[in-house]
Amino acid sequence: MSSEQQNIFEHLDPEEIHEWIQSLEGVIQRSGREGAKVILEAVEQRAKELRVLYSPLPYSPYRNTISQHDQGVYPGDLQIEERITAILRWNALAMVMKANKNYGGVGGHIASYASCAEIFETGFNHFFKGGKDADLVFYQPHSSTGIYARAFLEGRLTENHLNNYRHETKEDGLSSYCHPYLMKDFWSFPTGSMGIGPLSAIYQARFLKYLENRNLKKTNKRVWGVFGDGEMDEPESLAGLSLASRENLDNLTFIINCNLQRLDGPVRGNGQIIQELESLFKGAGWNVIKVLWGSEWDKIFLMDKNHSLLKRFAETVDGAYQTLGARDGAYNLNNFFGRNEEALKLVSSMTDDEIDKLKRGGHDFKKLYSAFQLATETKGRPTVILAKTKKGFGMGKAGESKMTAHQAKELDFDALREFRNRFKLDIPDNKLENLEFYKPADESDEIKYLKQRREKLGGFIPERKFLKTSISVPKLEEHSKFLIEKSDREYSTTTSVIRSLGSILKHKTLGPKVVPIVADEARTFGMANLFSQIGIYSPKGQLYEPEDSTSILKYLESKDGQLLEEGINEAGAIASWSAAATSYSNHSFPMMPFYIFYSMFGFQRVGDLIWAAADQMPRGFLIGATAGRTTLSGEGLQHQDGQSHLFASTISNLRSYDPCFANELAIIFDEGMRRMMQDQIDEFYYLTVYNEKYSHPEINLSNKEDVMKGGYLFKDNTNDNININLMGSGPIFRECIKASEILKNEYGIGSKLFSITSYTELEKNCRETKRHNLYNPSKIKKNHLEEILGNNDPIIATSDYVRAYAQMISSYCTNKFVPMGTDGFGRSDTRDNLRDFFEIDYKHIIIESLFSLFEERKISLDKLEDALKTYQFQSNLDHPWKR
Ligand SMILES: Cc1ncc(C[n+]2csc(CCOP(=O)(O)OP(=O)(O)O)c2C)c(N)n1
Repeated sequence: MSSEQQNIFEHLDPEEIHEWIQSLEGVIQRSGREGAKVILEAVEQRAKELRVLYSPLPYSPYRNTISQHDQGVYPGDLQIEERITAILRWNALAMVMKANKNYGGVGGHIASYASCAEIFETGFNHFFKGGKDADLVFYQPHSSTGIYARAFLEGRLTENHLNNYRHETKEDGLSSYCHPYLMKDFWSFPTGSMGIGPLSAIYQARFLKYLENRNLKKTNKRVWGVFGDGEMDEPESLAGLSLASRENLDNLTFIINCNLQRLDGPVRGNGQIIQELESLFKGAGWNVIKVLWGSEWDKIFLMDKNHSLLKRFAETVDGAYQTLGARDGAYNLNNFFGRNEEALKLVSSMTDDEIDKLKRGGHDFKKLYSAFQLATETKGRPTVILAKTKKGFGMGKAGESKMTAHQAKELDFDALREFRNRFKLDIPDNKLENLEFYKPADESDEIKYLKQRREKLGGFIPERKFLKTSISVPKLEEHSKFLIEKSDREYSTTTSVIRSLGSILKHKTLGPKVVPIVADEARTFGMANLFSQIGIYSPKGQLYEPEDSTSILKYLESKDGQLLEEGINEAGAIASWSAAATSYSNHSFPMMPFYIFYSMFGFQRVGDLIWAAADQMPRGFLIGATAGRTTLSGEGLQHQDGQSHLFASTISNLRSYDPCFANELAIIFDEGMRRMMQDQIDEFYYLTVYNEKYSHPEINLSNKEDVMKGGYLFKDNTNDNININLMGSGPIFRECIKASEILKNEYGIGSKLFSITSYTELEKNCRETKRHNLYNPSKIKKNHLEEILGNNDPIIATSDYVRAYAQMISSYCTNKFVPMGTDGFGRSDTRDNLRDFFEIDYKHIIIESLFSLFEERKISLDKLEDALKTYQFQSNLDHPWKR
């Protein structure tokens, strides 16, 4: 309250305030709390109209959202659930300790799962659906041990598996975190990189609605995500919050494990992360449920008529909560309750031990259950449950609420005994010392209960299981006939891929499966016709008449729209893409996403999201448009991409291509669709397309295999005397063609012209062949590069990407190899000037060719110097890399 407000407050008649409060209480008695809410909302509305505006705190008091009164009856067997949880805690802990003892230094975490075991068990026993219509669950990554421990009790993992935690080069190894690529039948969503899980969960929930609204597939699946409070500091964690409420994603629940700590220390030592998250989520339109205090507190709250505890909670910062959490009952009595006389009175009859046992809400099944239940009943918006927990709960002095809890990897024997006794585990000392895993007999109450619960919920999770469905793809000649014929008309590869897409969209079976995605660049890429043709997805339909309603290209939003227009949101767009690209595995319903973006704002901007997508074995197309450092002429340094192909080359299940001609692109697009949709091969595609317009030659379809392998002989311009090999990808290959003609006509030098569709794919082929030869020296094979080359003349290899891109293949042949590329910061200018500046145009290709031939003593110094004079290179300038 400001001093001015305080002043006014003091001068108001206290009787009048009392009457207001009494009348509110009267309404509650007569019409219940719902009735009081209606009246208060009406008063609030009027107060706003009269500008008697107050700015209410965006968060509620520091207590449970659901009162004990509203909690309902707990439907589970508390005792058994607690026993199961204790066993899981033990096995999870033993797994980490054993791994480090047996093969040292592999890491692992104890404290994270210790803090969220009850959260997960609430889900596993009562909410997370399995089976055909399984829910999508995002698991907090550092808690993977608890999930393995559960699968062990369920009989899905063996002791051998647990013994091989973080020992993944072994066959039975278990992944550190949730990695579907490494445990294909188990995990579905990678969450190890903080922030990616929350964003992905939102877009998975959105994609479920998309499938439903487009009348493609209706499911009852929910999306659950358990995340850390520290993790919520990642921008990606918060990036999708408003989309989730804007699109009414009531199929989505986040549970934030608010143990108040991250790796180094408290998430908000001097503040309250729970209150901060509440205001953030509330502001974004989410339903927020706080689960802060366990049942032991209920009777104390009932006595606290003047809310002295709420005052104490409000004035205690998280750093202090952490210290309170790490200390015993006596300390809490003195340092928490003891600071307020009324609060102290409330606990005067309690022993130190009883105070020590006052739990946080996130460790209380009853409180968690009622929050989960309310989340599932909430309509029209997503829910976040803020569950207050203790990091390292149960680790005692070894880690409970300790500053170093996150990294703690072992407990000494005394601490192990304390742990066992606290959780009433029936493990004798010798087994404790040997860190033996504990599994009750199959006919034990615990195992029977756990299995029954899962059966009731449809089956075990996590489980990555799906029905394989092949989708047939039309013939290349059908969908892209126009691209494989010679045409003098000039157009860009962007236009060509959009034409292919347009044609596929019209295909009866494959068409509806396509999910075109843009991040506010559809017009840039010539896709505006899709707005009206297939509609822009909007669950609300279109509530307005678009300004261009009379145009055939009108901006049409519709509930069953097909195009995902994500706005200026590359991270969201790629998360959408991942959801569609994993629809085949998550929903046994293959879709074919086609996300087209400024290539500079792909791998560079959201590379980690693409990495996480790759972990999920996605199927779909990523189209990096306006590609190239020089082909995107005017845009300048932050727009011109000269490196995405290097990033792309590091992802093993990604096939990336940089074709020059429309026909090559059509072949790759066709083959990609066929392999992913029809043959169901786990790979995805990155194609760079450009906005430079030129004519495209005819292609001999017998080159198809070579196009896919990364390159083919485009033209043989050799003579019987001196020759060179010119290789180029993307539009820069056309500079090679020009150089080849000049070399032939003006210098009498012949050349072989190779159109390189992908240096990356070429390199993969060479790498594999090299490995084959290494292990089979009597069966030496030629790699694709050697096969197409067939000579030992120098190679000049170029592209619109950095030198390292072409250089990838340099070690796989004995020819002298000269890589050229666009290293350095981009800048605005015309294409010709940029190509001259970055020294990749035909003139530089000629000079590099002449220089290599000079080095090989095939041409004279005079000839080289004449050429240097002809082209007037400015040798006094720094390399473009430095400029
Ligand atoms: C992008 C990213 N940055 C850093 C890390 C390293 N890291 C792993 S866990 C962790 C702390 C997690 O804290 P919190 O989210 O609060 O979860 P808790 O374990 O406390 O439940 C950090 C920094 C990571 N995994 N990902």
